[in-house]
Amino acid sequence: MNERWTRRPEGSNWGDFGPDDQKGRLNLLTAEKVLQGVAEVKLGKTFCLSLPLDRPGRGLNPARHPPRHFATIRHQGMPTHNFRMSTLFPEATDVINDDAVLIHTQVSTQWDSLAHVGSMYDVMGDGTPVPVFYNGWRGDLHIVAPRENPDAHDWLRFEGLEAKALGIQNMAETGVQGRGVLIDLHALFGREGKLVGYDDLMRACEACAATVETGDMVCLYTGFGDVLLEMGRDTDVKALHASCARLDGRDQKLLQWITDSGLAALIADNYAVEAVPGTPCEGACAALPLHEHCLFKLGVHLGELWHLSELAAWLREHGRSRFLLTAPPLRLPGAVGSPATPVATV
Ligand code: UVW
Repeated sequence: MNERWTRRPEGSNWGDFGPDDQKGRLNLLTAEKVLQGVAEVKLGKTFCLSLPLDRPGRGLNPARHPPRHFATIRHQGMPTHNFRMSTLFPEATDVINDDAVLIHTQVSTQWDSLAHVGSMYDVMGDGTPVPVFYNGWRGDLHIVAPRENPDAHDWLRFEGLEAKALGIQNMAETGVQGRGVLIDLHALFGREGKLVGYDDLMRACEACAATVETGDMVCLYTGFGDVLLEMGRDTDVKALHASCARLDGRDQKLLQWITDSGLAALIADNYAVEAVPGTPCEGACAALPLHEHCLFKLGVHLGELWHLSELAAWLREHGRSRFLLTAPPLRLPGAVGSPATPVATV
């Protein structure tokens, strides 16, 4: 018996990749899947699938802020900014810059680790719901709480949050390389603020001739990133959130398709892949039902706010939907999310 859980959530795959698995569906990124991705490379043309990481500016999620840059402190309190090495070694001709960045890991193009969203769930079957994450890893035990330093600057008050299990390094260690498949929702729905369920998604797959096989990483192009970039730095948050397609996480048929398709990761150019919060439901339920299904039940990592526009346009023009995708997050132990600079190669 697994010591972390005696009952697994309905529709979950806990234990299927091993009792202590922390990689989830990324286990499906086998050597064969990498070769399938490589087989899609015909021209050697690459696409950067990251937004500039200082976009969107403030406000899309009020808890997340654009990165802040600092110069490191080199010598006698001097910033490492055009630092003359001759300060230390009189004959030296070198000039050095060196920086540090304070970054909210999920402010821009990012991966959600499996430690990002869990659920209050009665995992031991004793009638007590506890905070629990994919494969039964516990919120209290394995996702370690930060300590509070009330004197610190706002951003720095809660230091020490650490995902001892399910941290983003587990994802990085797989290399996150394989075959990507792009489903062009924008081609069908334009910039209409649309909730997309299973039937709509299937229509979009058909329209762009996209088929998804086990182990593929699926990218949804909605146009959200274009609206965001066009807005410049004065993001109209309300208008942005109201634009373009997003998945309907309450559509059980859609969730079942995610299960049955065997997709290894689910990615979108929009804010949260799904509509946030999900449409109202009866009784106790997740506000982020697709996050619950993917991150908590199936171990499917979610990519958000990716820059898919140029890739989508190219694929459309060339009648293709598949490509080689290489998209590791930072190998940052204990982080629950990470910026990414994914690369598509066609
Ligand atoms: C939220 O907090 C809404 O999470 P995500 O960035 O994964 O959408």
